Amino acid sequence: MDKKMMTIDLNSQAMLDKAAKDGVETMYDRKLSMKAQCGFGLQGTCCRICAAGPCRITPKTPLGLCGADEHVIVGRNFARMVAAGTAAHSDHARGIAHTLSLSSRDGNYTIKDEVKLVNLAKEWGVETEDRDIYDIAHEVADIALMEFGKPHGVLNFLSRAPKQRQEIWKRYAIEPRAIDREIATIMHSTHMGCTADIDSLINLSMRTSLSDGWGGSMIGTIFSDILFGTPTVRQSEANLGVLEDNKVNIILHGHEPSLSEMIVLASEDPELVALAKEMGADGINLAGMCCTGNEVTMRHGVRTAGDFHQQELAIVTGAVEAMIVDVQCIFPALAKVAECYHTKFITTSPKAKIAGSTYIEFTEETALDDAKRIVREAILNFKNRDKEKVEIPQLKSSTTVGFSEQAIIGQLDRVVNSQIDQAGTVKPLVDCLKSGVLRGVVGVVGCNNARSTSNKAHVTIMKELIKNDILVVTTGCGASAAGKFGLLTKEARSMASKGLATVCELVDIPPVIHLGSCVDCSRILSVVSEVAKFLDMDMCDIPVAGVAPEWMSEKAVAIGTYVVASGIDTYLGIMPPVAGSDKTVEILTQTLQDSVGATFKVNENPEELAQMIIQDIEKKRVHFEK
Ligand code: BF8
Repeated sequence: MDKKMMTIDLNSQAMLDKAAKDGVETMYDRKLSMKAQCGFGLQGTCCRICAAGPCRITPKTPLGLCGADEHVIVGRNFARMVAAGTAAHSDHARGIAHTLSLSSRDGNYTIKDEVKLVNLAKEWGVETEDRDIYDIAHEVADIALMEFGKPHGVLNFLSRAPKQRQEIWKRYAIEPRAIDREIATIMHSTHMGCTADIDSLINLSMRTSLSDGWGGSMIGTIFSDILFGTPTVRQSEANLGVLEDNKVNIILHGHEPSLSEMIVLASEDPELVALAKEMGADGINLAGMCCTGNEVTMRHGVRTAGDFHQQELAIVTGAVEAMIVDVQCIFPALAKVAECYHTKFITTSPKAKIAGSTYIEFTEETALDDAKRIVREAILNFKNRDKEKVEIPQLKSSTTVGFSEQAIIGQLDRVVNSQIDQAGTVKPLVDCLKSGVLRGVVGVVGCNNARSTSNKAHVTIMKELIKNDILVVTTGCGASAAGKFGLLTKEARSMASKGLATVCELVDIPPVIHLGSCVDCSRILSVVSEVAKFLDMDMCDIPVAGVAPEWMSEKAVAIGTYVVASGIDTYLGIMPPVAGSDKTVEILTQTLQDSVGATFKVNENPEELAQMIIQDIEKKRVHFEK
C-alpha cells in the first residue's frame, strides 16, 4: 500500500515523500510494517490483570484461570481505559486548579476573567462581597482541589445538569463522588478477584467517566478561562504551511495551557525577539499542535501547525527549531525524528519525560523564567538549521476560532429581538432547533487513528452533516482537521444546506464551530445542558449527538462514555476493544438506552456513519413535535 493513501492531507503526503528521501521513519511506516494486529487485543479478550496470566479467551479456553469469562475480561479492560482517560483529563485539571491557587496580582499567573470567577464563587457558596479577587480565587481553587478527593457528597458541577438527568444518575447510582475516588474505585474493582459482573463494570465506568466530563474536564475548561481568558472569536490559520521560512519556528504540542500561555508571553519578550533578530531570523513564529494548538489558537490566534498524525511531519519540514511538549499524545518517536534534523525536542513535565529529548522542567512557581529559557534554546538553535533540508509545504487554510459557550451565545444575541427576548441566553439556538431551521447540533471530536485514513472520516462526516442543516461543533484533533480543510471559515457556508447557511449568515458563524481542546468537550455538555434546561427537557431528548470518527486514546473512551451517560448518543468510527463480549456490545449499543437514554453506535464507514447520525437526529425531533 502506498503510505500516502493513509492520509488525505496533501501537506502530510508531501512530507511523507520528504521523510522517505531523508531516510526518516514515521508512524505511517511503522503502521505499514506492523502486520496483522493482535486479535485478542482488538477484541478486548486478553486479561493481563494478574501474573498468573495473561489469559486469552478462545473457544477452547472460554475462561481465564480464575474463571473470568470474556464479559468480565472485556468489561474490566474497558473500565480501565475509562479510568486512564479520566485520570489524564483530571490530572490536567488539577494542574490548572493548582495554578489558580498560585495566582497573584504581580505574579506569573493573573486572573483574566473575573466575572467567570465571581460567578463560580457564588455558585460554590464562596463569599465575594468586599473581598480581594485573589482571595476569592484561592478559595475557589481550594474547593476545586477538594473535588478530587473530598470524603463526602457528590461533584459540585453535577448540579449544572438538568434535574431529570441528575435523577437518572441518582437512580442508577452513577453520580460521581470525588474524581480521584472514582478512578481509584475502578482500579480496585478491576483488580484480580473483584467485580465480575458486566453490568456493574459498565456502571462503574459511567460513574468514573462522569467525574471526567462534569468534573475534571469541566474544571480544566472553566479554570483555564478564568486564568487565561475566556476565548473570543478571532481569525487564524491551520496546517503545516503556517511554518515560516526565515523565522524561529516553535511548535507547542501537548495539552496544558499553563505552559503554552507562558511560552506565548516569553515569545513576545523584547530581549528574546531581539535575540532572534541577532541570530538572523525575522522573528519568532509560534505554531500549535494537538490540544495545546487548540488552546493557543482559541485565546491568542496562534496558528495551528497540525494534528496528532502530523507531529513527526512537522519536524520533517526541517524548519522547526523546537518542538515543546508537556503531557499526552506525544510520540516518543519524536526524539528519533528530531535527531535527523536540527530540531530540539524539549520535554518539560516530570509526568512525561521522554528518552532522547532535552528536558527543561517547567514549574508554575518559576513559569515565565522557565518559558524564557525554553524559547531561548529554540532561538539559539536557529543557526543550526540546514537550509538544504528545509521544505515547508505551502497549503494552509484560514480559520475562525475562539467559540467558548459565551462567545456562541454572544453571536446568537445578534438575532435577539430586544422587544421580547432576553439577551445572553440560548433562546435563539432553541428557536432555530424548534422551528427546524437547524435540524440538530452534533459534536465531531477526537483524534486521528492509523486504523483509518487520517482526516478522511472527520471531513466526510462534517461535510455531510452541514449539508443536512446540522450545525457542527468540534474539539481536539477533529477541530484541527476542520481547520485544515477550510470548514472553520465563514465561506464554508456554501457547503451547508439552506437552513444552516441562513443561520450562519445571520449570526456570522462558520457552519463548523471550533470549541477548543478535548477537555473543552465540557463546553459541549454545558451548551446542551443549557438548551435542555431552557426547554425543561432532559439532554437525551434534544436533537444532538457526539461523534468520534477517528478516536484512538483512552481519553476518548472516557469522553464517549460520559457523553453517553449524559444522555447523548455517541457514534464511533473505530470499534472499541469490546467485540469479544457480546454482552458488553449489547449493553453499550442497546441496553444503556433504557437506563441513561443513549448508546454507542459504531460504523467504520464514514458515509454510512453520517447517514445514521442524520436519521437519528431526525427521530429525536419528535420531542419537539409533541
Ligand atoms: O486530547 S484529540 S489525539 S490531542 S486525545 Fe490527543 Fe486525541 Fe488529539 Fe488532545 Ni484529544
